[in-house]
Amino acid sequence: MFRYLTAGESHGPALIGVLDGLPAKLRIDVEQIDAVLARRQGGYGRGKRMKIELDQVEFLAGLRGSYTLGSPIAVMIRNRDYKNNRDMMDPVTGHGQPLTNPRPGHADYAGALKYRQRDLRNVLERASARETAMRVCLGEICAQFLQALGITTRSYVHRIGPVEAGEIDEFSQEDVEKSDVRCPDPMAERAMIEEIDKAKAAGDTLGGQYVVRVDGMPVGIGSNRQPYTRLDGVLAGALMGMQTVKAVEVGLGADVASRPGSAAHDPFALNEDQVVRTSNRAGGIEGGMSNGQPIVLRVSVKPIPTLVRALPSVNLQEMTTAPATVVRSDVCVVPAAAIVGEAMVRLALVQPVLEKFGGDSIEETLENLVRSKAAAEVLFDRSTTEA
Ligand code: EPS
Repeated sequence: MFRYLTAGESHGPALIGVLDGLPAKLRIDVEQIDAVLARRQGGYGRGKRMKIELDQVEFLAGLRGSYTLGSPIAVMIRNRDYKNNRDMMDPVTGHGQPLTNPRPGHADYAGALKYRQRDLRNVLERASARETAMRVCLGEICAQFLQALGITTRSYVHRIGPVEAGEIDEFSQEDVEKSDVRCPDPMAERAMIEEIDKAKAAGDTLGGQYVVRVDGMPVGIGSNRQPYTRLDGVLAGALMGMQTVKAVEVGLGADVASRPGSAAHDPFALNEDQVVRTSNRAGGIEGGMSNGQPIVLRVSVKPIPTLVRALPSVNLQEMTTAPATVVRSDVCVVPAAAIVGEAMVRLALVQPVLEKFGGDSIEETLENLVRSKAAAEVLFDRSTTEA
């Protein structure tokens, strides 16, 4: 029903994205897409490439007068760095010195063997996280669809290397935006920046964790019908589909393993006639379905594998030991990864949301949402159940 594709090499002419299956008549705020693209480019610890790029979306199809047509949406983001790399990356005549020493932790080695490439550039150009600019662009289009239904997604950075922020239940978007590392805890923020400086001076890199939170989720998105329809699996799969991600936790996540059942679940209570929960340890998902609480996901990101102080590797052409290839790179991408994580969650939510509410136009989707909420409200209403 809903799918998307991206294409593009890191130093090629452009990134391309196609979204198919969004309803018609949704108003798209194009300036807002560019604002989110700029947010992904920021964050303390980024390298020099971000001074070259100025990511902006160009719509090629699926939009007229700022409204979706229901036809496939096609978008492009040009790579400004292409003009500096044309000889190397021209789709017809591109050529250059082969890269030969795979970076431990990168796609270089497995990709070289898989695609039978003697030049690692033919692997790393697509493996590069440059492609996440397009995911953020497509994710923001999805965010505008979800927002029309009252569903919003936010994120903050919880850890960079050894520095962990305090437990944060509520956070203001303003505090996140103000922070160079997208962390709303000012003490932790300062320590995170120091760690990034230290890693840079040592020719090293740093990973971390970010939290994505979804508010306004209607109950019953996703299903327990089949393993692949469970919302937790769908979201974890989408987040693990990002470069650098090594673990995804829902609610208490790995901590749940050490707790007794009495401290692992979310008791029910009554507040007047409303069923409420006294905690959100499940992170908003039970039985593979949204339960109406905020969805809370914690994502662990590895330190990027391009180190200035290169790790031991081999030169595959000469079969000699040699340090890994060093290319221009970032020291820490966790703040940018948080923005990409939000995008992945948004992209992953559209299909299960449309499965529940359907609609060829946004009006129809909204009508179905209103009907569904009204039906849920009277399901256990005593006056109707007693009748
Ligand atoms: C990346 C390496 C760097 C990053 C890039 C991801 O690119 P370059 O080799 O051109 O300096 O800047 O990230 C982006 C270009 C971006 O837009 O985020 C890598 O190897 O993954």
